[in-house]
Amino acid sequence: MPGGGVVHFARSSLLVRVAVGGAVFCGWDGAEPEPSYALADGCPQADARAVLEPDKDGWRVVSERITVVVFRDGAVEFRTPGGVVLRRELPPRWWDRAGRPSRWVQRSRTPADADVFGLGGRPGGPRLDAGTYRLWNTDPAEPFGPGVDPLYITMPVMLVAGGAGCHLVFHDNTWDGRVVLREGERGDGSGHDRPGCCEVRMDGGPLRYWVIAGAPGRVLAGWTALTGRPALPPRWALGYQHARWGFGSEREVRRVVAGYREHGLPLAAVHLDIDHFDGHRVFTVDERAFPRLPALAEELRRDGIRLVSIVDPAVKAEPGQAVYDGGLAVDAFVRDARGDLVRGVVWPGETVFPDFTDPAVRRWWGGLYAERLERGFAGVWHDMNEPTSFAAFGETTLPRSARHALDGQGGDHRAAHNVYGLAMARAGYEGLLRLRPKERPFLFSRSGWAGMQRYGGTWSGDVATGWPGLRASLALVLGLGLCGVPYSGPDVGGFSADPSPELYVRWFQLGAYLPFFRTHSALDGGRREPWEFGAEALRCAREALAGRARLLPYLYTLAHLAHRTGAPYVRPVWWHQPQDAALRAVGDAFLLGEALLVAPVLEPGATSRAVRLPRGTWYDTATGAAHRGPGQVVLAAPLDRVPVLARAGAVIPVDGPGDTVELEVWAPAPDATGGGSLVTDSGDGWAAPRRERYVSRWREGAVVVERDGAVVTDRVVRVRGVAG
Ligand code: NBV
Repeated sequence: MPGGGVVHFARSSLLVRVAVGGAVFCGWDGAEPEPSYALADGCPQADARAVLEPDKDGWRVVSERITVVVFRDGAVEFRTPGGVVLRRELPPRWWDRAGRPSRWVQRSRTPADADVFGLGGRPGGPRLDAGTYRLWNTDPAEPFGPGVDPLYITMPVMLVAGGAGCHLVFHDNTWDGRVVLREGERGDGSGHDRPGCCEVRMDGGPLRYWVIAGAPGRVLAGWTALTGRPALPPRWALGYQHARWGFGSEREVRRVVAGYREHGLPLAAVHLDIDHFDGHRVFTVDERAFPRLPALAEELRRDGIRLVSIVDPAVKAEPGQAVYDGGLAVDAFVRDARGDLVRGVVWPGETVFPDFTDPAVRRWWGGLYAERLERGFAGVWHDMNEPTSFAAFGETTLPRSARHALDGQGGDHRAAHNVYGLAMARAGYEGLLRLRPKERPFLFSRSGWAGMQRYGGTWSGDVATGWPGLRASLALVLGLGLCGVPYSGPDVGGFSADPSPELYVRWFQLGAYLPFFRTHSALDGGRREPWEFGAEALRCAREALAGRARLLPYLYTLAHLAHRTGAPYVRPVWWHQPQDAALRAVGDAFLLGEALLVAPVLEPGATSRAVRLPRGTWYDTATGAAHRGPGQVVLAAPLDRVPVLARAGAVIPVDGPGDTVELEVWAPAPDATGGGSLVTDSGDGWAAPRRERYVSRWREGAVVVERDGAVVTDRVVRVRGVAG
């Protein structure tokens, strides 16, 4: 069999297959790569160069980036081409329950020094501590902080980084499960470090998984080749956005927008929450409070402000209501084994739930977005799609016995739950694309699963207002990025309660460097407009907004790169040095693309903070001072800015006067070169973008920037980091 083969054991079998691009698939007991909700275009072709062959321990498949050894007892090892073991899996165990899908557990060992990242959005990350992580998308019901697990997006995706290298392992199984991480003992002096241990337990579904090895950039490229490249948002979606649960009326929206205008603060979008619906019914409008929504949308649009609408999946069970009647007509709603509609309770009262795992339902639902577009909305915000139902059942979701189409496979909620949000995102994305084929859909979703990046981004959900919530915000963005979902950001200021001016400012400063930058709050959460926190906070927010606006060409370039390669905009500081344990422990700083290292302030009262630097020379962008990594420096962090460092040699496209883009270049080290790129397009649509690549170097005592081998003369170039 090209790419590998099947190894038969006394009571089970294992399929090993290497795909073109280097991802390795392992499937026990007949499990094949398809069908799968994660794979973007089905199973990639096998790499014909890889074959299953006998080995002294059993069998092996040697491929370019990974060697898989299958032992006679059923253990499996993944080794680097140099023979270093990246992970060793013990023979799995099943619990066969006659006629029912069986539960299984798989234990694996990774090198003692390795750390685990990912598993979807985990507020305690980015590096995951020893402990148990559930795989069941969950609305925590309360605003959450770092200790709450699981949250809205869980994924059986782990990025493992250590001295031996880096790999991603994805258990392609949508069922409820748990990952238990146990710490290895590091350097106990015996010379035999005990490896770290990871246990994956699933309540059912196939035992199959993918392993992708290599440097983080290669791993994310491989992962998003498999599960889909991240959707490219329209350019406006990189601007600052403002939401509120409880604007309550068009008048209030106008008042808030006028506030932004009067204070001279840029605003890219306003998000309307469920309070603009008629009695919380999705795809309706409270015509008394929002009598002329299309006119409002147009008015805002003239000022460059888009309107974004929340969309909840639950439909009020109310005969005579168009969405309910329409759904019934196409048999769209989830039923139980007896064929009765499964009812729940959500905002509009008694509700039913579209079965997004049915292609016909996705099509019907996607068509409903026409109503949103006609009202003037430019994007959608999917909420409550874990799915969440308040009270009707013990758990705040659908009963496990609820039936789902599962795209022809048929099954119950145990298998469908975790892909409900993903399938809803697909319905929304494909619907918007059909309705407005020339525009790139803007969609972000609270829940999701492996592959959700194909359809859009996500946000923190109801992060608790407080310093721990601020820290959790960054952990979520970093962790999701390593799972292939690069576009996300928190509710700036926190969802619940009133942040202090200081907390608001620090959250705002963090948000300004994250892909999705949006202030939002709960009905009773207080205001989040920058002028509501006093003159000092307003001044700081203004600075942050100016910094964001200046960086837009760079951020947009990062969006394009994420779309092309899967590399997240926001990366852990160990991105280029996964073997560095000290860098892997950093949870309070991040790389923004190749050029910048951002060190937000996540603690109260700080006026400076320590920053751990990766290898190389880094310039403090505020002072121009150069610092050499690896190592730690303490940098000033007054309330009006957070430390941001630029890599020596970086060429950063920044906003210039009018529509121009300037290049900010940070002097490369002597005898070294640096670089960067600029990707531009019309801001929306599907035309191929233009990419310019820049190289920075010293030439005759001066720093120059070149494109295609010639010194750049058609852009303003500002050189920084050169003394004098
Ligand atoms: O639609 C209301 C809220 C929304 O503002 C928030 O962003 C979501 O995460 N929604 C949750 C439902 C209510 C939660 C208490």
